Amino acid sequence: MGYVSSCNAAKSVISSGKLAFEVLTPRLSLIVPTYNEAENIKEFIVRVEYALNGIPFEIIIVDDSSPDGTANLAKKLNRKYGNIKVLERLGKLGLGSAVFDGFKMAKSDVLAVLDADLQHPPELLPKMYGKMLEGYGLVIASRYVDGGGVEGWSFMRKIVSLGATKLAHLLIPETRMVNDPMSGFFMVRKEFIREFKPSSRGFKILLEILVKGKYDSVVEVPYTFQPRLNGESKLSMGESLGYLLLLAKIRLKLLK
Ligand SMILES: Nc1nc2c(ncn2[C@@H]2O[C@H](COP(=O)(O)OP(=O)(O)O)[C@@H](O)[C@H]2O)c(=O)[nH]1
Ligand SMILES: [Mg+2]
Repeated sequence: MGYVSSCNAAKSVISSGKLAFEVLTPRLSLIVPTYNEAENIKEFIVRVEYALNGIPFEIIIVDDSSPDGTANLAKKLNRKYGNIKVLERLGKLGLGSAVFDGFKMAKSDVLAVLDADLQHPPELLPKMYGKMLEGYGLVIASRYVDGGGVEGWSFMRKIVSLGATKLAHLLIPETRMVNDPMSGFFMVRKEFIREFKPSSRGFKILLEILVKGKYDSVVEVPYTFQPRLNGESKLSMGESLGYLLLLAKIRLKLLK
């Protein structure tokens, strides 16, 4: 089923009877958590809008009161594009809950999660969306399948990431059917996470979806994790330790 035929266009007609503008019901909602991404947000949005040209989609920026004014910039860009919503939360409440608050606002059946710093190339979105239209319930952009990789990482960072992935495989059987259960770049059908409550403020939303989500099929699409466009990672030591805690909680079945 092509997306055009599946797309249920909602048309707004002004009283003169002329078709003044057309608002397409989004088929795809992009959830983008941001904290101090003012230097990246414009290029991010320009590249997303270009990559998804022709597909009805919305961008939901979930910003945690970034002091650098990320939210205002996103709102300004919405004047040009018209499909950007900005959810402003009071205080830095964490990436995991930002993603889930974004899910709640989403109007589409297909949800995508990606970062605003362009480490997840938006040009992959049409291919991922194509897989959703083929019928997959969960599509993961993967660094660890043939054709995927990471760019600009030190040997140490590679070891830590691979070690964390192996640890997940070892401790949590549900993660074993995917090569990159720690990916932060994925699409999921909304119905599969409807009853889902995130357990923590943690960074690893996909991991929890793999364990608790009721998805029926999964596929990985290779991509190369890019260096951050500008600024620095917000992944703190505390959040890395939070990951280990999350693994332990899942393993000990302390999560519902
Ligand atoms: N809303 C929100 N976004 C966050 C928070 N921490 C990080 N982010 C955003 O989440 C994405 C991933 O964070 P990043 O620092 O790039 O992590 P890394 O890619 O693992 O180094 C980026 O778009 C960040 O701006 C947070 O506490 N709240
Ligand atoms: Mg990043």
